[in-house]
Amino acid sequence: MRFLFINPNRRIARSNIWSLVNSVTPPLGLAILCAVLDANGHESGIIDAYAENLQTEDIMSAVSTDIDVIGITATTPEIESAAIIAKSIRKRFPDKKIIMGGVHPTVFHQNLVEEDICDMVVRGEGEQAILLIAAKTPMQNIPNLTWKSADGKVIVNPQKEEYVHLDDLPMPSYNKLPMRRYRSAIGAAMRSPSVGMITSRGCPGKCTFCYSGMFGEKIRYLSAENVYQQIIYLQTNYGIREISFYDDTFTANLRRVEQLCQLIISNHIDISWSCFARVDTVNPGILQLMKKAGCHQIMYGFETTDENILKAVNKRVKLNQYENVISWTRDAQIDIRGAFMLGSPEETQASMRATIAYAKKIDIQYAIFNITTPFPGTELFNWAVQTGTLRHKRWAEYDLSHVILSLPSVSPQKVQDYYKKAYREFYFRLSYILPRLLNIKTMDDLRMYFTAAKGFILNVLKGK
Ligand code: B12
Repeated sequence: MRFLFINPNRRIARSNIWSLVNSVTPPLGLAILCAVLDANGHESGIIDAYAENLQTEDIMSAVSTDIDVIGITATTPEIESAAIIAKSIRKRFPDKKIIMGGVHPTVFHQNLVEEDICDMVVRGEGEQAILLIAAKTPMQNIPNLTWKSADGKVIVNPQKEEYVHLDDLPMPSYNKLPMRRYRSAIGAAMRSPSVGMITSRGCPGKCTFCYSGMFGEKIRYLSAENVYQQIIYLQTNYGIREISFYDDTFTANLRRVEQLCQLIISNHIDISWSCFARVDTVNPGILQLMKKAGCHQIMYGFETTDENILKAVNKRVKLNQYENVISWTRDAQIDIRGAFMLGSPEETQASMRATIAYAKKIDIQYAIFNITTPFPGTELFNWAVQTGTLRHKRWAEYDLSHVILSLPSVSPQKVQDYYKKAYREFYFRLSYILPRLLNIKTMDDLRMYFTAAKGFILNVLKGK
């Protein structure tokens, strides 16, 4: 069977810091589905409309008549673009089956099939279901599938509680992706070309704002050896010099991190990298080893310094862990990118002021401030619906830069104001700017300053 997967183009609001930071990351979920299909004798391709900035018309002209199935992925802010693409395909190619997958379709599977946006949704992990679809298995026998029967009834097949072993999967089909288009977030990579990689599924955290329903309760990992082989492959075939590990918590299994670092060090591999971590998953020894193996930056989800909020979002960390981790990371000479949230349940103007003041005080290299967003499927979303604090369901605005919650403790306008203020205060401090201007070494550094400065100045001029 012939499959074509589409990563939709997303519309990012100008006010969204991501439009400035501008990372372009490969749709690895789709690349793995292709690899699995190809390994089983099927044919597959990917259109990464985001990376290539393709509009719906461009996508249509790339769809050839010999494709049997079109698969579209979508997160929440992408779902509207995904639906537009699906509708155009329906109109132009009524004989093609349309499958959706990814986070948002997993949560709203019934609606999407009911409303005929697509023919079926694969919920959660896609590898096993896509192979069964390709093998023309009767629909009722495909776990995790939501589909419509001939008499128009939406059928929700049972969920399979068995997940794939990541080491059994083939390497993602990087060869089907426009590899030269990908780059890490500005400030996240110290060398280029860089690319994103994901080496585990699941997270030890159970934060209320994060959707963890995709990959089951237990965290699964690619072995260190497998990650190492993928790095070598990316270096050899695409000249990749830097990896951004996008695992929810790269340091969830320290034994694996240690093995990977040892492989990189003992084989003298010249690769630099960054990753995400929780403050309760690292220690001084592993940080020193990570640095030796090329890690130059870690993003920690600090979120806030307010104990009530940390409790409300079930972050399950203690404030004293922050201080230790910051000093250990600094001792290891690894840069810190701090991630903070504004507008969580229990938030007040005072707590937002405290978060911004803390971000400035702790001497970190970068800060990302996000507006707490209740993504569908999360505990936070359910809470917002139950308490009547969800302002709307305009999904394209669920992008961490719009205020979706209407909290009793602080107004949406105030949250929006503090969001702008946070970036302005963090990045427009002389004590932040001067040492960095004096330290510009690479084109990436330069690009980062000009892009960020331009965006922030525009926002300030517009009085935002
Ligand atoms: C890497 C990453 C990014 C990268 C790149 C995203 C990309 N191009 O894939 C960057 C940094 C750009 C990013 C940005 C954002 N992200 Co992000 N990101 C992730 C992260 C950490 C990993 C994604 C990944 O590669 N997973 C591994 C692959 C194998 O899984 P997968 O893509 O889901 O694909 C599997 C299945 O979903 C399924 N599948 C997927 N698509 C399809 C299609 C078909 C047809 C089929 C059959 C199956 C199928 O099969 C695949 C294989 O099993 C996830 C968390 C996570 N662990 O998944 C968050 C996550 C997806 N991101 C999230 C969010 C909120 C965002 C942003 C909205 C944040 C923002 N700043 O605005 C943006 C939106 C960007 C976008 N693409 O829409 C949320 C999504 C919540 C939601 N309801 O939408 C997640 C789930 C994090 C979380 N736990 O809350 N993100």
